[in-house]
Amino acid sequence: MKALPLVVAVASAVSMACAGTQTVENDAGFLADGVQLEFSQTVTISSADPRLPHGYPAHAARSFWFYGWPVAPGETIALSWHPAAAALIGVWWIPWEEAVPLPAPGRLDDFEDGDLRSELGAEWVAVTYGSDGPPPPLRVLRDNAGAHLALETVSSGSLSVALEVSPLDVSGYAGVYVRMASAVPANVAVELMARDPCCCDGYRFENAARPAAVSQEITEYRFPLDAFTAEPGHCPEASAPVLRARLIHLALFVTAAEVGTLRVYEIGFYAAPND
Ligand SMILES: [Ca+2]
Repeated sequence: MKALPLVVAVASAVSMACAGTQTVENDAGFLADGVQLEFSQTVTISSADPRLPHGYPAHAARSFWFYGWPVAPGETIALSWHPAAAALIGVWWIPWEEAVPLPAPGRLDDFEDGDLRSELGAEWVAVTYGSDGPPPPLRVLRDNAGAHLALETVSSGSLSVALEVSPLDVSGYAGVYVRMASAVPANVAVELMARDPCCCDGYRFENAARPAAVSQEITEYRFPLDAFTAEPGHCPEASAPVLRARLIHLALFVTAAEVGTLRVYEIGFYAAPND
């Protein structure tokens, strides 16, 4: 989940259409492309507005985030939930943000400052998929080759190390580089996500088609932006430039058959194939 700027708390004009269904007006005074909603009790969202179709979490909860297309001041969205007795008690509109160009040379982190905070300010976070238990802790260590992010691989499922950022314009760059080494055989793919106001499906995942088989020697692996494809069913291919214009998420997706340490020394964007 993206770390959100929860900006303005607004008690919205809410009108009852029928039980468990409401329209919610953007009365926040700014263009929004997301909204946080809080209910009086745990609910399941039964339908979301087509303009903010992506709801988190997907399971029953009291608080949800929805993202998608921009909603102008005065426009409304509609949604419905179960049980109908639950009341919508809080509405926080999330402003659409202008993308900021990634400054040269495009480095996101080299871990030399010893912490998990990237050069964009956001912190690296580990998440596991398909395996039980919490993700292993992320540590910044130092060896003869320099400072690095040390990550214990898991022997089942996969692991990702993610950075969630405010919309970032990386259109001046050709791809992602990762300088890394692994003590055990590991494959690393890069996952990118754009917050996409132009795409009919809002949020969009793009995954590198070819993961890198990481060597025990420190090696720089490159993932050209041209090689990323839209996740099937999520976005027309023609909108691929949006990925470069409004990047909000970058993750290393790690799969390994055994437990061992993956070391990431540097990660960033490179400008041209020969840089
Ligand atoms: Ca740092």
